Amino acid sequence: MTDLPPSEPLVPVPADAAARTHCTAVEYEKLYAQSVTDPDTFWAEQSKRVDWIKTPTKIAGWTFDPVEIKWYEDGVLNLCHNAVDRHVAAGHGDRIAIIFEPDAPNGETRHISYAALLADVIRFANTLKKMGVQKGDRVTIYMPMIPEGAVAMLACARIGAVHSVVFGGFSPEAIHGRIEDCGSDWVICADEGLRGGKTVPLKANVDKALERVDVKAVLVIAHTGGDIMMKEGRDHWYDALSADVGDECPCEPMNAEDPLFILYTSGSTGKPKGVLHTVGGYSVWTASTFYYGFDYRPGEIFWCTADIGWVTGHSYVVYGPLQNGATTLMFEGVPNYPDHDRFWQVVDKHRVNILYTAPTAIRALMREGDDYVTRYDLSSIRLLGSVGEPINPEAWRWYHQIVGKGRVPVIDTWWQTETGGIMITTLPGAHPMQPGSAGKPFFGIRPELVDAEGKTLVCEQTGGAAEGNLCITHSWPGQARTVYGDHDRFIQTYFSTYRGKYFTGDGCRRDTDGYWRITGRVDDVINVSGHRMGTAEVESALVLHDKVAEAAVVGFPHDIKGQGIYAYVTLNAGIEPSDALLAELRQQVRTEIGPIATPDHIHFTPALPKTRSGKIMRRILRKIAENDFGSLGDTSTLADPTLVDGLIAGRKNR
Ligand code: 6R9
Repeated sequence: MTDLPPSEPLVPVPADAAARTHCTAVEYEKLYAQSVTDPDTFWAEQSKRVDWIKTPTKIAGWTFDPVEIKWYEDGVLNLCHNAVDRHVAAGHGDRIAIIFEPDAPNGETRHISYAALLADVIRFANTLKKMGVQKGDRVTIYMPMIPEGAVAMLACARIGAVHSVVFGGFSPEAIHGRIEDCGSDWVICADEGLRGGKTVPLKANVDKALERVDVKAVLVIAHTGGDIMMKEGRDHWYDALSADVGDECPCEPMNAEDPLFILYTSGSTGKPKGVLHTVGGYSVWTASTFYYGFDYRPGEIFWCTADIGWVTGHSYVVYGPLQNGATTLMFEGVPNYPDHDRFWQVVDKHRVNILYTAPTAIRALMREGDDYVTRYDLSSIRLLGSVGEPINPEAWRWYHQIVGKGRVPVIDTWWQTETGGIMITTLPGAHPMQPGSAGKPFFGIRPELVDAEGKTLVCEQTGGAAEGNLCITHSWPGQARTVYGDHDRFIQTYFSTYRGKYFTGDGCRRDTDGYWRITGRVDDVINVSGHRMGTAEVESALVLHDKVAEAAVVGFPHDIKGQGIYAYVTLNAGIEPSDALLAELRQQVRTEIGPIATPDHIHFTPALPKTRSGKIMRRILRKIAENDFGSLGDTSTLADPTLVDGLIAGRKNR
């Protein structure tokens, strides 16, 4: 295909990075070839990155039609052992596992060694046991970005409980839905969180969520000391309950295919899905992607700015770094509090070597000017990473030039909640970088682009350039195994659009140099500041309001957030639009989902454009929201073509 826009010029590999890399271009070719032609040998070798109680003899064991995914199925291991215990046993107990940087710059920084982390995790695990939590139980974790959040996750992994972390920015309604969906009897939360100088009422949100669903117990960590309600018999302070627990707690032997965690993520239809990951494959995947993806060396300080409520926090704040014996930095705050230099201050203060953040943060900080960056000593940085959404070349260059001073690699990493860890990236030191492109497939990953009918346009094995819908044709150890409690939905969502292939929901281009560039979602999912949002979820929240008849939500390009949320709303007969109603609707979405889902624009319209069969024509709504009125396409199938002029006029007015 020759009609694709030209790729960005390649940026050469910095000499330092090339000199130290674990994986040169030549090694990459060799290992990648082995990983796809002889995956059993390759993944048996990689599985040695973790300790096994019983070494697996079966490696790959999957089919995509019917959909059944297993890796290392006769292996037995424990992820907490691999993330914590074994480093202490190997004599690295004094090494710092977690650096905690609080929300406020004058707050108390903490350095937690692997030995101290082990003691904390054992105490936590024994407290969970004391409460009655057993192997296989689902435990909901609703925490701020404090070390206790990671400790709670590790404690669950240690005793074989399945954690379901709910992002601290989600609303009581969202917590309620997630507790109910996975039948979780246990909740772990903090009294309050702190973000950007504001308190987040975590326990109060849990109380509200629990008005409509019962749990056996709530374990509360004292963080801010704020005034909260404790319900007799149900709520327990962690400090009190853990005071007399023992200091031994063996790691539960887990089968490789036992569930490890559930993480809810948005899709194009219905409620968020509980994506389920299992112990063995996820452990190996996060251990190896962290090692190669960040070219990690012991002693380096790694900072992933994601919240543990997202998959990036699971895989690259907690499990990937800790399995590699790394020092992982947990930051409670936000990039622009108290000022726009907070990230750079933290990098300087803790001598961060690897920074892994999201394009939305990069764009927001870029806008504030270079002075905020250049006043700090950022010489400790040796690698910069990006994740969560496509990074525009302009932001890439700023990150590379102003933050990295042009001397360190910038890697873009494409992956998803469902993939467990990094899937496509430019291995640092191995390959030249292409601003805006994720890069090349990680070991074992076989990407393919298909057209709308499912015809293969290009795949890694055949080479060549094309643009299409991104599928992965072969399983990898970190792949999600199912949607909790609904395997049919798993099959429907990911394997039925293109039968026998995992469909990612993303559009993508591959160029003749073999660089894969994600172009964005091709389904009804929008990506707001790197957070996935189903348009259907926002619509359901809006129509719950008794004055709303109908709602249609689409994404539109947003300078900072990547995409913003644009909601078209029709009101019930006799109701007039007003500012007060606008405020109520915004609040409605915040209550149902959380502040991150608040629409940027609410556009009242007397009707939505529909086909004669009654289908909302989202294509037209999307174009209008994008201010792209020239290419609305065929509007003749609309039941009422005159409606479009009114919608355009409404868009121009805002
Ligand atoms: C890890 C994570 C997944 C969706 C994914 C895609 C987008 C993530 C990206 C990227 C372009 C990147 N996405 N990383 N798009 N370049 N480097 O973000 O998981 O929250 O499940 O989101 O995010 O659209 O499909 P998750």
